[in-house]
Order: sequence, then structure tokens, then C-alpha cells
Amino acid sequence: MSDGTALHELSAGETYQIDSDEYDSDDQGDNIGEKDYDELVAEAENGFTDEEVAVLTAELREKGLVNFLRDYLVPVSGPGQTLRKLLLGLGVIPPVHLRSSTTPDIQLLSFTKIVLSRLLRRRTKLPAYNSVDDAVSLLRHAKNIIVLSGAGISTSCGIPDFRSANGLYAQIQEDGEYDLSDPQEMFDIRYFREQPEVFYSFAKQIYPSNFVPSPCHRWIKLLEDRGKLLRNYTQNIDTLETLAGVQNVLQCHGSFATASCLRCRRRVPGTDIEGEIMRQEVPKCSVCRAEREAARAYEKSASAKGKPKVKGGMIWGDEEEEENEWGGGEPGIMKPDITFFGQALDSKFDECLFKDREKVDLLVIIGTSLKVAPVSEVCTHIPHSIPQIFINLTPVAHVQPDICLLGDADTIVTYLSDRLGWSIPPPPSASAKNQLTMTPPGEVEFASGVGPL
Ligand code: CNA
Repeated sequence: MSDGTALHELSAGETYQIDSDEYDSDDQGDNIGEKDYDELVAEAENGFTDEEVAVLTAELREKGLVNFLRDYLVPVSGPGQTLRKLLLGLGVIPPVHLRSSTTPDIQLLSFTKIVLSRLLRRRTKLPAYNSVDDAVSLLRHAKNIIVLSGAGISTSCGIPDFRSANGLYAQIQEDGEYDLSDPQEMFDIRYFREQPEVFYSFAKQIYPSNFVPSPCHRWIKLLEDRGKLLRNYTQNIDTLETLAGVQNVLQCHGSFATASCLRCRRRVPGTDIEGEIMRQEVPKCSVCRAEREAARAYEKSASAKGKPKVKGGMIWGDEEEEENEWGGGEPGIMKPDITFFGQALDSKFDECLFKDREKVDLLVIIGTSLKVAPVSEVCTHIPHSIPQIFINLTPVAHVQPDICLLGDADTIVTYLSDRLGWSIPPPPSASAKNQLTMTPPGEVEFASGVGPL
């Protein structure tokens, strides 16, 4: 689960490795002597048998990290076991500063979690499910489907995805207009703070203005209408699932439905900054702007009268000080409430996944490269015995779904529906569209004085 982890792109191999960001063990010079090593091996061999380790690993994959650790450390009957014994049983030698046999569990916990997460990420394909017929049968019988969707379900609506050959990253690279070491910087919060104009130069391309939900969005609605949708975890920020009428959708990466000031955190309806987005301008916070104007006016009159430059508890000093206060010399910059790389996901993601993993009976992944963590980890954080269907234009190498249906997602879901004798609902009427576009799903709190849409 996200565990407060910031949004980040999986780097090559990361899925299967404890990377240095996750665990900075200051382990330089962690050479292990032959004697120590032999003692650890002996301790491991006296701990769990191979069969017991296999059972523990299977339990981990079914229960998930949190439940597994709870049951392991505090079992209903009998005394708990130590994390040291578990780690050694899994063949993992703790780093030197955690290696003493007297190291308490509490100190080993973070390291153990990383080791277990790594194990969880290795899902083995279920041999029973392979064909299109299997997919049809799974869909027919499933009652609690999680749909994990990505930008690929909106490309047919005219919204480019990130990583396709004609996606946003390729466009940005081709334009060569911005000095970016990686097109991903376009969605990096640090970069945004420094150069918001870059994001706003292309934001209108993905802004949900005149788009009509695709057959895929409506297919998710169909699953919901048939009482089969447990939840749609969407990485998309275009709110088209909501426009299609899907109720049980979690917009994991936020959406354009609201926007907030980076400085004062005031939140406003997304439509407040629509004009600037369409004109490719950087929207500024009107409150911060007014405050700054007032502060400047005060400062001017104060210095004319020889008074100290103090207003409202703030000290208005030299240019540099003021620049820091405003975050780069600008009054508060407004940012749509979409999650950028480097920002943490809403805790709702963890909460929902923790709850849903107990009920889910089928995972359908559509139109995503599964390159953005932590959402990509939905695949491995639900019990590994739950079947997974992957529908996408291009294959992925780093996950192991059971059934891969490669091609245009709209065509595939239409085909599956035909086979099932289901009909995908038509696009919403124009009036429904006006009501629904940009409506934030669930409850959204606005700053005082600002009403909901
Ligand atoms: P991605 O990494 O760009 O992957 C999209 C995937 O969809 C690729 O693997 C494509 O092969 C596949 N694809 C493209 N067109 C189709 C199609 N017609 N049928 C089937 N598959 C197709 O995007 P992800 O969603 O994996 O990455 C997550 C990012 C993308 C999230 O943070 C989003 O906010 C972000 N994003 C969202 C939108 C949107 O809201 N519509 C648009 C662009 C980017």
C-alpha cells in the first residue's frame, strides 16, 4: 500500500528490488565475517523449515502486509514469533546495525516491511486462467470487481496518455521547447513550483472540457449497474468516469475538479481556473494577490512615515525575503488538485484498498502502463489468488496478470460485453454532461467563503 509514499515512476528493476530510496541503511562496509555468517545460517536453519517458510510466504500473499504482520507478531493463540526469525527464515540478513540477536522487533519493523513488500511484488500467474473464454467466464461470475484504469481508456476521447508513441511525453520531447531532462518533470511538484508556466502550457490538452466518455468508461458504469463493481481505482484526472455515471470511483491521483493555492492552501472549484488553463496562463490566488498588494501598500506608506515594516504578524523585508514568502516571487500559484510526482496520495487510497482486498474477486486492469507507484501496486496488494485480467494496447513486463487481452480497450470491452450479452450504456446526454463535468466525486471541502460547484 502507499504507506504515505510519494507518487513516483517505477524505474527499471525497481519493482523487484529494495531500492536505496526505500531503505538507506548506511551500510557501507557491511562486510560479514565467515564466522558470523556461519552462525546466522545455523540460526536460520534452526528457525523455520522450508515448508514453514513456504506457508508463511503464501499467507503473506493472501493476507497482505498489515494483516500478515499482525497475525505473525500477535497470533490469536500462542506466543508471537520474532521478526529476526522471519527475516533469517526468508534468507535475509539484516543490515549490520540491526543484526544483533538482541535487536527488538520494533527496530526491525521498517526493514521487515520493505523485505515483505518486495516479496509481495512478485505475483505468480494463476495457471487456471488464460483465454478470452476464461475472461468471459470470470466476468460473468464475479461479484466484486476492482477496475484499475489509466490514461489508455481516455485516448479515444482525444486525451493523450503519457507514454504512448503519440502521448504527452513524446510530444513534449518532440517540441523540444522546454529544457527538461525527463518529460516526467512536467508533472513533478518541485519543477512545478519553479516553472508552473510549463505545466500550464499543455494543461488544456488534458483538461476535461468537451470530452465524451469512451466505451471503456461506460463499460465500468455497466459493471456497476450490474452490481459487479467493487470500486474503480482510476489514475486518470479527467473525471470521465464520473461523467459516465460511475459512483464508486476513487480518483487516486486527484482531478481537475478542485484547485488549491500552493501558498495559502485555499481550495476553489476547478472551474475557477478554467479560463487561465484554456488561455495557457498561470492562475494566481486572488487572496494572496490581494494580501500582497495590501502589504506592499502598507510597506510604502510605512516607509514614508518611518514605521517598521510589519503587517499582520508578517515582516516584509527585502526582495529575497519576500520572494521566499511568495514561493518564487509570485503571489500564490494555483495548482489543480491532481497528484504530482513527489506528492503523497490521499490516505483514502490505502483505506479503500485495505477494505476492498477482503472482498475483491476479480481485478480488471485497463489502459495503463502500470509504471506509476503506488497505484501500480494494487496488483500485488490484493490477494494473489484473485484472478487478474489485463486489457491494454501494449504488454507490460513487470507484472504477471493471468489473462492479457492486447489491443484497443474500447474494442475489447465491447467484444467482451457482446459475448456476455450485455450492452454498454450510451454516452450521457448533454444536460447530464453539464451537470456532471468537473463535479468532485465524494465530499470536497472548500476553504471558507468558497462554495462547492
Ligand atoms: P501511461 O503510462 O501513459 O500508459 C497508458 C497505457 O495505455 C499505455 O500502456 C498504452 O499502451 C495504453 N493505451 C493507450 N491507448 C490505448 C487504447 N486505445 N486501448 C488500450 N490501451 C491503450 O498512463 P498511465 O495511466 O499508466 O499512467 C498514470 C498517469 C497518467 C496518471 O498519473 C495519470 O494522471 C496520467 N494521465 C492521465 C490522463 C487522463 O486523465 N486522461 C492523461 C494523461 C496522463
